[in-house]
Amino acid sequence: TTISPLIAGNWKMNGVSQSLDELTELANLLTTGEAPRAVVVICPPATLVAAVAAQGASSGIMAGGQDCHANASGAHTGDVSAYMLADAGAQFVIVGHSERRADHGETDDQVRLKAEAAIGAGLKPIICVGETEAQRDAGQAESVVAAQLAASIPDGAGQHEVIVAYEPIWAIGTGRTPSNDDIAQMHASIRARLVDRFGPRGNEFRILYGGSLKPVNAREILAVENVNGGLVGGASLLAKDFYTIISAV
Ligand code: G2H
Repeated sequence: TTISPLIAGNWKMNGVSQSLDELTELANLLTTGEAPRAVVVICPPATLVAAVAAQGASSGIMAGGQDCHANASGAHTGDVSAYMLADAGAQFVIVGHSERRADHGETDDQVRLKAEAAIGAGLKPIICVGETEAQRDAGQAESVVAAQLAASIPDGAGQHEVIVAYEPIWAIGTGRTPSNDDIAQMHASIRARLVDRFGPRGNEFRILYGGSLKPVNAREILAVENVNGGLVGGASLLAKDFYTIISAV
């Protein structure tokens, strides 16, 4: 099976209404240049999801959230539900990003419930996993990620479109990336776990790479076997850079 690549921009807590100018520029690049091979997603802060969904539609840019609550509604001050993101026009939502796991103490169980809520709301969850530097140095990277996958991916995922993002924590926003061999080995390991659990359907999940993906390294990283696209933070904030990464697949 060939999987169409997906490039998602994760704006994190960056972006105000003026940032929609970058979206306009990206849309221009996407519609005037050669048609991209990749599915293009922007995950802005929740305040901009509706605007990105509306403005991106004509150029094929889809919108995603960066997190969602596991419940559909209720007394959860400050939280946003998957249904609300879907209602705002989102088609994707990132869950379990390491910054959420670290800053908000999210556990694998909570991440799985969020992914279930996303599926229930008709969103495609992008489930993030990744090891710390200490875990990699101790030779535990694959076992740590395997445990995260086992506990963070819902059992029903095989019947839906669920995306995995491998983001080694030590590569996030640091400018450092694993070697292509290390990426290949990890993505092969993730693929094997998905096939173990979901059968042949496991071959159809996209596995994205994330962590300091930039114009200068995108082409080689995105060409690694079992890398079906990328989750891009810092380099997604400038339309020109993000377009270069999109064009690298
Ligand atoms: C990893 C990535 C996007 P950056 O978190 O999710 O961010 O590309 O800035 O390392």
